[in-house]
Amino acid sequence: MLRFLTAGESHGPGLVTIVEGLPAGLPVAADGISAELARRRLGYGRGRRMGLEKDELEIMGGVRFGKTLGSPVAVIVRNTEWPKWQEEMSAGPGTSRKPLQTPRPGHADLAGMVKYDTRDARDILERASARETAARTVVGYLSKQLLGAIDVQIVSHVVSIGDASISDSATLPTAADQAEIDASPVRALDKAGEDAMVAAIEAAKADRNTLGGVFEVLAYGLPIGVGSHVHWDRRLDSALAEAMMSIQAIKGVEVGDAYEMAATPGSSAHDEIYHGDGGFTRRTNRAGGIEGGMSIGDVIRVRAAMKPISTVMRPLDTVNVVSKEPEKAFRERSDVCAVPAAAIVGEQMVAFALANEVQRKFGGDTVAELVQSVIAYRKHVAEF
Ligand code: EPS
Repeated sequence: MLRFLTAGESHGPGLVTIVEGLPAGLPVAADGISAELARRRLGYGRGRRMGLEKDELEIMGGVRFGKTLGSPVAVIVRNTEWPKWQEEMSAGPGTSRKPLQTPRPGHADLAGMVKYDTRDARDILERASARETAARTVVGYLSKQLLGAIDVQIVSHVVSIGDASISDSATLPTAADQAEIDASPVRALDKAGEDAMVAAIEAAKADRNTLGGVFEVLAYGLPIGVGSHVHWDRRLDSALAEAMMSIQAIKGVEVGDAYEMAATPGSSAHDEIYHGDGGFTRRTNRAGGIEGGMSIGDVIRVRAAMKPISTVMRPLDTVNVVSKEPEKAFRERSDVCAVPAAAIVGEQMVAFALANEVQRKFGGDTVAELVQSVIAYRKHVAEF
């Protein structure tokens, strides 16, 4: 089983990630992690911090001579913004000069303040912040390395921002389109959709507003039979939904064409089965590559809906937690839209969920064992 923990506050000295359960022999390069971190900083609509933040990282354990050892992998990503925050975020004794007492609707502020008994929302927002996803990039990189060893590839793209979206007939991206998608300011492959999304972000910015949207993560090359129908917590779609919902600001997850299928009669909602030289095939993929909680050998397709960022420059109504008087929510420097970055985080989390299930099915203490096991299984599938 793969597990990971992250620690660290948005404006603290850094973020720490520990990943456990990886086989020995997985290639790891600090440059590779940095490249993933850089991808996550991109995207039209990010705030000024993304231009300033450098994501300096250090591998603290679990890797020797460029390969995992089988021991926990530990990585620190330093916040280069820390010097500006070291007084307000000091671990030493002291108090805040500017406690934040007007919780933002939509953020973790109010529930967190009540639950953890604090009158300063900073105690909550620092950890609730999506800055934490920089730490998850480390997990995503390692998970992708594991999946890459068995030729499983992950790609993501943005489907919509606000009410602007890619065309319904836009082709499904493959891993070969990754560079082109990353070069798009909103990580869309469809040019007309891209222009509309950029315009939507510009309009929101001028309006001192924020926007959410929908992104899709695709996984190619996953063999049939990953996940299981036998228990609720072994279903692949359940693991993917949990992985996606764990990302800050995600409020909905869709596997395949779930909502469209819900409105379609059974006779035309499913992916009919055929057999040819290459084995069993489907002509459609409405199910998003998963039936009965198991992969069916087709592309895995999962979408996530992100709400607009709740730090709005036109502050919303709230109440001061000390005076109980009506006030406007506090403002912080923030992003107008982070959907393109969230799509990268979606890749990382889908990669983690799939790598975990792959390890559970094929196991092994070394990458070589894992690969051998997958080769034997693929032979079984071809002969079935
Ligand atoms: C965030 C607010 C902004 C974002 C931050 C997430 O940070 P700041 O308030 O420091 O400008 O830039 O995202 C990141 C730092 C990151 O690495 O993604 C928030 O409130 O969630």
